[in-house]
Amino acid sequence: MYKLYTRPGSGGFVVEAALAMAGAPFRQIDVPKKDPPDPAFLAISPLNQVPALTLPDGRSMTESAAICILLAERHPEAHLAPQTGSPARADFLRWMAFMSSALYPAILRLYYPHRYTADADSVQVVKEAAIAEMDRGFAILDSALAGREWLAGEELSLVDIYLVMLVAWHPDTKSARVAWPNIERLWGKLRQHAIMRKLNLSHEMWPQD
Ligand SMILES: N[C@@H](CCC(=O)N[C@@H](CS)C(=O)NCC(=O)O)C(=O)O
Repeated sequence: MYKLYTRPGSGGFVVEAALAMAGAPFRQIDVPKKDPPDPAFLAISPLNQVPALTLPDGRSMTESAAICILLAERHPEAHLAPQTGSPARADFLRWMAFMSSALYPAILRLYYPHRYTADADSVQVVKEAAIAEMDRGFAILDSALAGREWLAGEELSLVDIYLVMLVAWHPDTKSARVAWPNIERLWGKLRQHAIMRKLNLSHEMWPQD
């Protein structure tokens, strides 16, 4: 059985969605924010970050995008991603990598600004720059969604859920919903999706309609 290390409102959201969509049984372990971190958890996740996933064979992995790609590979019947070799696969991999390597780190700069400057007086500036960088990333994704229902191919995939998770962390979601209408259209659909609605009860990523 899988073991998912997570906490409400975290990047564990998309992994939990993947496991639920795949109907894969898993044990959920909530990792509270602790200082100093729990050494047993550090052995699994050296940066003390969630999500982390222990596979049924006992190996553990971190990195939300890698976990999503692996789960999609292991559960092809659940259609979590376009199949390897299909034309939509390039978009899927591109946007998964873009979000985990460009957008998620910008969000971390907003919520953990002290890590990105040695000057306590610069924290506010780091936050402002982080929001500007997030906005640049969301604008790119909004354009990628123009005239399309989903980011990759013709059906919902984990890359769409990943995007909605990230935009829900925007500090001004009211403005975000107006600024990026294509993302808002996608988000609107996912707000009605039965699995997302259920997950949102514990994660509280957005106000339930
Ligand atoms: N690169 C990691 C980032 C994970 C991450 O930053 N997780 C946040 C929660 S959303 C976390 O655990 N932060 C605690 C910390 O950085 O100390 C991934 O994509 O999974």
